[in-house]
Amino acid sequence: MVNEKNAYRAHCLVLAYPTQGHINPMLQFSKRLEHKGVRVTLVTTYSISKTIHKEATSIALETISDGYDDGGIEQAESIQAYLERFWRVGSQTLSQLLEKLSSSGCPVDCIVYDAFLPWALDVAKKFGLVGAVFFTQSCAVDNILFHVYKGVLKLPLSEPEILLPGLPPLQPQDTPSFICDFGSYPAFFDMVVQQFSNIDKADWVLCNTFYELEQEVVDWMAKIWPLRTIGPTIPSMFLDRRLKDDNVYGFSIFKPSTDACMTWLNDRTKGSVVYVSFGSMAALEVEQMQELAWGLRMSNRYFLWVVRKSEEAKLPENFVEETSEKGLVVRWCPQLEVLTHEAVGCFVTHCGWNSTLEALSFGVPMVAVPQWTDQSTNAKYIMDVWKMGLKAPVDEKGLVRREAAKHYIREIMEGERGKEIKKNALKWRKLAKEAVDDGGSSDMNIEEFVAKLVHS
Ligand code: UDP
Ligand code: 7WV
Repeated sequence: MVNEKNAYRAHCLVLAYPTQGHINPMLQFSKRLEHKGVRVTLVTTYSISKTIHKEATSIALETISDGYDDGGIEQAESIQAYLERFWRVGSQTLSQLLEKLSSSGCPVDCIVYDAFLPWALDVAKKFGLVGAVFFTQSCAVDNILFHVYKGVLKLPLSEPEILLPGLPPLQPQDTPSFICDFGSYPAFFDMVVQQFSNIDKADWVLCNTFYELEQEVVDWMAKIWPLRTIGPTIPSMFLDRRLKDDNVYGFSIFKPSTDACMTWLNDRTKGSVVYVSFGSMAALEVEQMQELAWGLRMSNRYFLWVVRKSEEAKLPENFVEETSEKGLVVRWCPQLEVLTHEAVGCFVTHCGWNSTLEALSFGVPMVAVPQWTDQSTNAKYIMDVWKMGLKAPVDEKGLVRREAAKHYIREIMEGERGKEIKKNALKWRKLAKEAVDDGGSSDMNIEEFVAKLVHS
């Protein structure tokens, strides 16, 4: 670690889109940079920074404005209005932050910006800085979106099978929700497609994945951009253990019920618990929530279910009381500690990309229940490419019914397919650790990025 202020080799500003799923990976990448001697300032919006619970972290945090300082996107008239204002006010306040850091003796050399915020590259170039775009989604997802941007993949989808370079044949339901359900969330659709609008001007394209996980698509995309895989961005003490203080993400938008979760898990036997979570954003339909509640109950397994406060009202009446012998429902948990607890034998998940990488890195088999955005594509890979889990089938309304939930949980916990999946899971655990460990594919890529930063 570098302690002397003057001894830093360069100064990177790392700008994250203001959600948990984007802050976590960019914060972890920041820690890796700092460990290699780079000074890092993590930047997010003022509105989200106010809600962050800081756990131990050495990374300096600064804020810019999205134009909605009293509530962020929740406060905006529409998603489109939010993103447009964020673009304008964000560019201005990012410029002001660069000037402030420069005049306080900490000038910035490079901006690592979330691919959702392509305007940050224009700011970087205006200031003559190195610009590195950071993709927080899988390379498979990025490649699908790129082909939409290019107009090669035409929407609405009309073919039953989608063939793209570097990807397995996909069915429409395996593509991101904004594509297969074309017209849903048009502003987010534009945002994810416009990630590629100025990518040719970026000096680096960094992706939170690892080479061994997405080899074919990485090879294909690395032919068009200076692409480097740098993940999985999981606290070091859960992987290579080289960053001694790095045992938690550190910026949590919700307060985790750590004691309640860990005490409860400690009383459970090895592999006996189903861990259920849909991440920080997904809102389930009431009917889906009820079916899942019934499925968990019918599975007769122990379960730890994260139900955010905003989702609580959708649970069946008296569910928590009636299942208290078997289940624990919390509003937020320390997911890394939970997934690495030996009591956990199965992860029922929305397949957010961070959760997917975490389960993969810890060897925890998954039951995939994707909800929106990139999650269906991740679920397809989990089941058919990485063979790390099973995708629960949905009915004509798109819901996972209670029988299916029960059946797939049991299949993972004690079925024949479960054994095969567990074997694969352990293979991925090993490869994920090796990628970030000394001399691994992601470690070498970060080394290269830092070395060129110092000489540029
Ligand atoms: N997470 C957590 N506690 C929870 C649920 C999730 O700490 O109870 C973390 C999880 O470890 C992951 C992130 O929140 O790093 C969620 O990111 P993901 O990409 O999986 O989903 P999103 O929230 O973006 O939909
Ligand atoms: C937040 C808002 C919109 C999207 C995402 C997160 C994501 O998929 O990461 Br499209």
